[in-house]
Amino acid sequence: MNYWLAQTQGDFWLPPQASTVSAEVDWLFYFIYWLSVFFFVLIVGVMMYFIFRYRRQPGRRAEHTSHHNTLLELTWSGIPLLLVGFIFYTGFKSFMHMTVAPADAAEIKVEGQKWSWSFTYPNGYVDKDLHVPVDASIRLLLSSSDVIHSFYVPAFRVKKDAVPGRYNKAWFRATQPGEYLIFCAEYCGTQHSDMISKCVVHPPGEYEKWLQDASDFLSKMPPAEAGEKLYTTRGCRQCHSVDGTAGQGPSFKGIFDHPVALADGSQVVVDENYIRESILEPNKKVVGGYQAIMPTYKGRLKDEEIGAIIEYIKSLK
Ligand code: HEC
Ligand SMILES: [Cu+2]
Repeated sequence: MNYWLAQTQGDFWLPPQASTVSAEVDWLFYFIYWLSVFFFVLIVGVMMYFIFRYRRQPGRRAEHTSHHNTLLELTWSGIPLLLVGFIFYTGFKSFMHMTVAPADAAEIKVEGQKWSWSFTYPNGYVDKDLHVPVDASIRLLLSSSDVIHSFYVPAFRVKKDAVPGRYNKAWFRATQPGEYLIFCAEYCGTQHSDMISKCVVHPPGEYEKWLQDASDFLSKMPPAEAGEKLYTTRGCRQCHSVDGTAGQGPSFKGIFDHPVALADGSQVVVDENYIRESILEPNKKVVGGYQAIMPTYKGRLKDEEIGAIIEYIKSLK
């Protein structure tokens, strides 16, 4: 994947225009930009001229000649009024285009979590990247499992907060096949800036093929590899490391077949049944030194998926 290439399709100032609203958003951006440049040059220019023209000189006396000029005042109120009226009208029209999804839009769920995005497709498959067909309207239903994140696809001119405890909506229609960057634009925490994913816009007919193929990963990948994929896409990584460092939960590294001390003072040896139970009923046996904050995955992970995760944990020697 070439992230850099995807970005360099744009020009020096803005990313590529890859959705139906990109062009109108950019048009208004440039309109306001050049308008500001024009008035900046005009105002500063006239100011400089007056400073020079009416500078203090020997023999020249400050004098007060005019009080007000109705025509001048109407002009400097009227022109800006028309301009901001035009900006409001154009901006509001684009805002409506960006906000109201067409009725035929397909829905993909987006979940933000520390520190990654996950995308749930209509058939229930979860992936760490967003895949969409070209020229199709996609409605995003955004939520967060922890803090506020901000879903941002510069090439589509789409940015919407993902907020815990509520759903936000966004939509877009991609116009060019390719790969585009997805960011989290919520820069109040240490690692939001690491939440980089990609949006793959598939040429006609290929999205369906991809979805079918990807959804079938359990039967296609070796179990440990499928388990690793689930570890990232289903949010385990948020609390469990695989390199031995403790996070909100214990690391998975080297736990299999080893004893672990529980909060109630007893000890268990980590085996398949213990891992399964920890995933389905996390509060039944709480690991010593940790809070019982792990959510249950009962009903959220299938047996084969739990099996794959177990294989993955086993592989982490
Ligand atoms: C919100 C944080 C959080 C998430 C997300 C989370 N866990 Fe946990 N997990 C914990 C904590 C905290 C513990 C230790 C306390 C306990 O046992 O409940 C734990 C304990 C465990 C244990 C027992 C580990 C040991 O060393 O004995 C396993 C296995 C486990 N989690 C698997 C998973 C899997 C698999 C996922 C993803 C499908 C997951 N967890 C997602 C917080 C989390
Ligand atoms: Cu974030």
